[in-house]
Amino acid sequence: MDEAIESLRKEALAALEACRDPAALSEFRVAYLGRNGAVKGLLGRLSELPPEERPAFGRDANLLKRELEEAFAAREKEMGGSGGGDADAVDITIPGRRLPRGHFHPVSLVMDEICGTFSAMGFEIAEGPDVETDFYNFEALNIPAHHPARDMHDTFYVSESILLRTHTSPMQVRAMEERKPPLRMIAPGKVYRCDSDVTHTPMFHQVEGFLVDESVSFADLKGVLSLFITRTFSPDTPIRFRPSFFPFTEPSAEVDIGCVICGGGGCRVCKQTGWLEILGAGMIDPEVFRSVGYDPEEVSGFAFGLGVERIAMLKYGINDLRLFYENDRRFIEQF
Ligand code: 2U9
Repeated sequence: MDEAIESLRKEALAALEACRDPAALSEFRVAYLGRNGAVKGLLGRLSELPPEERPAFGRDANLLKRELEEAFAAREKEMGGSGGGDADAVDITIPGRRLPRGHFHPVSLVMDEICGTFSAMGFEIAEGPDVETDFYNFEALNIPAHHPARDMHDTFYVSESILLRTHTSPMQVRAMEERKPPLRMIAPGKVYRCDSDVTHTPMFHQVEGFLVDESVSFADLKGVLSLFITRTFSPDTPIRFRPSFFPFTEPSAEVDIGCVICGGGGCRVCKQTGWLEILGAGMIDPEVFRSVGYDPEEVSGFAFGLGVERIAMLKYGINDLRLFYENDRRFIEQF
């Protein structure tokens, strides 16, 4: 046997014998049997030898490798532990792997913040099923059979009378059916519409809410929504209420804020108007009260609805709706 091989053999066996704990065993494995260990180094020297000596040297070096591996396994067994060579054993000296930190999705963050703001104003939070009946999604909300909002192009139907909710208001209809005023409640959750392009997704998140009591006025609506807006954006956010139409509210309004991108001067995002629409709202239609058994002569109330993705885009300056649904960690980690 080559002298170098024999000398390494003696050195390695002595070193193995001197190992007293798993850490020392682990060091041995790295020093002698590892990828950059002494045995590998020996084999690396093959090319430096004259061609006629190479076969014997290679054979002896491989025999040494096998002998040391067997001696290592035996020593490891003797010590009842592991130097890292046994896949079943645990080397408690190796530092643990760091787990990547999770991040809340921006939609969850904004949803939680919106719920917190309305909770602070005394609103209850109600959650309900994504699959609804025609009655709770449409009929009770003054959207009769012929209304365009019921069109097959807007609604995912499961059967003739079962559908994926197109807004979260069905939950609030149930609450009104079951309970008497005063009531103030928000309904956060997923909603579904058969619509998909750069600015629309078939599923998005809404928060809708309502307040019903005696003598509730449009001034109450303005007060509550103004407080919500100044808490969500900044205390000096310009706000305007524009007349609009919804089947479930009369009168109805859309609520705009001064453009958060250009500060009101006009830009691409606000289409040069200086304003951004963020909410729909209005006084609950007497027909909605009748369908849940309330007397519209005795009670009044306001309701509102908003799209959470839209608020998140404006709050965080996100310019592409698709980013919300790709779950790219580089995006999520920024919030
Ligand atoms: C009940 C009665 C009425 C909820 C309302 C809106 C106006 C509205 C849209 C905003 C953007 C939905 O996400 S969006 O597309 N919503 O404009 N929603 S009033 O009205 C209700 C709710 C519950 C019992």
